[in-house]
Amino acid sequence: MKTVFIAFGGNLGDVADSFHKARADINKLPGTSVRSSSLLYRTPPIGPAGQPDYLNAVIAVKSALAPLILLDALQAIEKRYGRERHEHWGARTLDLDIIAIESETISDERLTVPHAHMFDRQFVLRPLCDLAAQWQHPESGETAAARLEHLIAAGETPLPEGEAW
Ligand code: A4P
Ligand code: MG
Repeated sequence: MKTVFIAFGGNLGDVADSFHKARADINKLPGTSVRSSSLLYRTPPIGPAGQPDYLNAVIAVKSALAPLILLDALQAIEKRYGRERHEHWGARTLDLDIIAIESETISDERLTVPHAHMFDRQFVLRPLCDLAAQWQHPESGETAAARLEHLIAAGETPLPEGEAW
């Protein structure tokens, strides 16, 4: 069993409802249980302009599934709640990304772990810090908390407070 951090994002439709359903579905996957959830954050869109704000959160699960099997399962859940892929970084109903699996690194054509952009994004780091502020990036050794502080010190506006969901 490994601890896996999964990021939730979405900005179309009833996103909070999709998040609740997706979290329950993840908890039902074989050999997998949801252990904790970050707060839920409303975040400004990164990527193409003119999209609505996103909701973002991160959950921690324990899973015995192989990483690519877990990815398949998460993509099936995205589809179930209406995920359609249009524009790169464009609006979406539900995006489920594998952020990290303990201190593992994976470079597969379908799966990069830790997620390639996670350390540049407050909408991942802020909720990750609710769960594992001291998680260290396996390549740089930097913690999630230090990286978040770094982005804010570099001039980014901190996200507003989150709420339970
Ligand atoms: N893939 C590789 N590594 C992973 C991983 N660790 N987890 C592959 C999940 N998937 C991974 O993803 C494309 C392919 O990435 C998958 O088929 C998988 O094999 P996708 O979800 O189909 O496409 P995408 O989401 O459009 O691209 P990408 O690069 O994953 O976008 P991101 O990084 O997910 O960004 N702004 C705010 N405020 N909040 C957001 O949540 N999200 C995005 C999307 C843009 N702006 C945002 C937000
Ligand atoms: Mg994605």
